[in-house]
Amino acid sequence: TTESTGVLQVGPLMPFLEADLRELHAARRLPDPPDSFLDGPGARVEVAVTSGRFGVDADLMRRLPALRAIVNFGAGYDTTDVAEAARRGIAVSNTPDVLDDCVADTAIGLIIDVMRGLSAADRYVRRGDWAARGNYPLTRKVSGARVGILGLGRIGMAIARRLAGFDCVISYHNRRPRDVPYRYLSTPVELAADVDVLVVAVSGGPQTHHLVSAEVIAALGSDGVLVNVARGSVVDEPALVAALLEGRLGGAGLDAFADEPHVPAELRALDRVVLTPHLASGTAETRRAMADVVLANVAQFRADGTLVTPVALPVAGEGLA
Ligand code: 8YV
Repeated sequence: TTESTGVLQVGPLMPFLEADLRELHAARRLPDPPDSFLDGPGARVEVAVTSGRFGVDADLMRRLPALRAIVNFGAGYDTTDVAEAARRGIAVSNTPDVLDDCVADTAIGLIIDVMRGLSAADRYVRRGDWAARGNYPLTRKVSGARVGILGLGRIGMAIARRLAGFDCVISYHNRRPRDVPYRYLSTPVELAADVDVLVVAVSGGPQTHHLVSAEVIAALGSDGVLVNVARGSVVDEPALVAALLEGRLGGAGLDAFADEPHVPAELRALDRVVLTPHLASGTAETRRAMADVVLANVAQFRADGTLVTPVALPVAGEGLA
């Protein structure tokens, strides 16, 4: 085996991706503690491969002086300091497109589960309550519901297309209105006030931190449902927990949390809440496709110094495009 340390794995990845990176690129994994590696072979690392769970922060960039590219497994890359990467001329890639279907499928699943109470009803049957207490309480109709999508990017569009099949009334909020047949609302509060279900599909990071504020949650109201397949940082989680506990929000379907893998204990006691462990992209098909996008980026960068799916880096002094 070669001693090359041109490619560095930062944090855990899918086992099949780790194996491919080792085999094809003699990748090494950043050890813990990292110091002796960083003070030695780390000086030669040109490509770092990481995921949304881990990322490359400014300190690690400083300690990898030859780093030229950060290849991220995942559509979201908020754990990587992209402003610092831009300053240092380090390119960053993600895995767009290939996960849109599965993330959108999960959003639809959460909407149906929360509104129809499927997981809670499953527990009802398993507890023996059907025989002991009779029919399950009535739930809420999904078809025709008013659904607001916060963040109409590729994933938001995939969610909207599916909801159209349920005859849902779709509206959205985005940084800019798009040329789509859905109603645009100019603030998250106005969107929340106008819908039965609010689906969060924006990217994470400082621009969207607590975009779903206490005010947005209040606008959604005691019959409203919040679904989050994006990042926990987008939602004011203490405000969400308080609203659910006090009956000021109808329900929630959550695949992302502020401090994963920790889920607020209060939520686990609520039947009106469906909790999934950040699994939206987690099918065999999609995770393999994401790994292939990662491998294509690493191979192309090593061949000609460009990335297949680069992300738009922030320009100094401006917000993200
Ligand atoms: C991944 C994700 O599970 O694509 C994303 O942004 O959050 C998920 O697809 C995650 O990036 C893996 O850590």
